[in-house]
Amino acid sequence: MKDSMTLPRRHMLAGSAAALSALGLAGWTGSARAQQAAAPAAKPLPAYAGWKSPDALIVHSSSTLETRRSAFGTSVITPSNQLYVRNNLPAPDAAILDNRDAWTVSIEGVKSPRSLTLAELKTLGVETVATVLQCSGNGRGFFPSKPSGTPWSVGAAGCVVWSGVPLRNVVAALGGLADGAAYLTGTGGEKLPEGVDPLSVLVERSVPVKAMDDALLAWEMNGEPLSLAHGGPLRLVVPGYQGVNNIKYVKRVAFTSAQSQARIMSHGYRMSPPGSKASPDQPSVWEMGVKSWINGPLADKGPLKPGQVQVHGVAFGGTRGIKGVEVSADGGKTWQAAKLIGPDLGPFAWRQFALPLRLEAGTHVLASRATDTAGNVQAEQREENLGGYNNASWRDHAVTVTVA
Ligand SMILES: Nc1nc2c(c(=O)[nH]1)N[C@H]1C(S)=C(S)[C@@H](COP(=O)(O)O)O[C@H]1N2
Ligand SMILES: [Mo]
Repeated sequence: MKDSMTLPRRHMLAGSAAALSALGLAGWTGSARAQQAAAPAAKPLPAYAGWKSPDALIVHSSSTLETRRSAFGTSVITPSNQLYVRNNLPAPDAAILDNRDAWTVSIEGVKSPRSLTLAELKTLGVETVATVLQCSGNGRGFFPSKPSGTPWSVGAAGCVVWSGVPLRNVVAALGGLADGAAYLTGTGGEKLPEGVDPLSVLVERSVPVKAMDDALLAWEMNGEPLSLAHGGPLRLVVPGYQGVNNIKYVKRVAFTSAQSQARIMSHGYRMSPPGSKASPDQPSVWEMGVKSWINGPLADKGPLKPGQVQVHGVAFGGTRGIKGVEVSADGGKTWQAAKLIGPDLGPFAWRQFALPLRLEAGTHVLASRATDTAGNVQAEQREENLGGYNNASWRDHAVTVTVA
């Protein structure tokens, strides 16, 4: 349910737990987490994502859907109906899509701040960019410390194509940045539950202002008008940054001198050392690190036959793109260079890789290790942290296959 945000009771107003629970947000409190753990699997898709492919997805909860590892296939783009979903608040009413062009976003921290409609944004420029959208908690399920939050494996990620207006065009049209802009702050347009401190639930994130250069206000994903599940009618896309910074139903974009005071920024999504408390002085989950994993062959349908297989998977380097990927069939003792396959959709997209291998009878641990264009090599070990964020460990992401 929640990704990391501990919501201490001292920050909640009287009656707020009941208010959250009435809204289906009880996952933010301890009791519902326990319920979730006790509940069996096989949940139906929530209505707002009812158009998705149930076979491709693991439904953790109505606000957390994960792509199955076996569903990633070998095409570079993740089909929209297989893409993961993660909502920190209930998705807004679908009525916000009734008149997309009338959606307004307020642009602040520029020389001439004002609200713009989506129709107006569409006149300011258009670009298309492929990005990896990944929840910072992807891979949390591999943490032995079992951090609270969804135990995602590899499927809280996908590679999708966005179309929209470059944010820098919008800023230029409004006279440029105001003095003192240090952060790009985006605010989600969800209706907030009543009876709770708005800052405790508001989805508002700040990233360093340099992210503006690549950012997009996007209204299309994978060639279609942006769905409600993925933030329609308008989303702030921050290429190379962890999913939480890509604000859905964006209502406000502000260039600010300080980071947002919302709890999801100040205490949520921080790289808090194990045993510590989340605090604003710890690093936030911003740029993604270099990461890869194998999507096939998998032995989830039983042992493989001896002979040749194509080991394949995906690799990405946050804002830096991928230089190469190595594959090991012996749990990381020896490595061989894999081939990058398929089109290169730019530094923010993932690359597919493949390596033909002969596998004899026995048990094999298949691992992949990526290197980004700056020469950073994917780490062997995860960085332990309270929330289970930023897991890029190649060892954690290895797959064991039996050949018989
Ligand atoms: N407005 C809003 N934006 C949001 C969120 C949210 O709850 N509300 N969740 C964030 C998180 S934690 C992630 S991982 C991504 C998920 O994007 P997706 O649901 O399109 O896959 O959206 C981010 N943007
Ligand atoms: Mo996330």
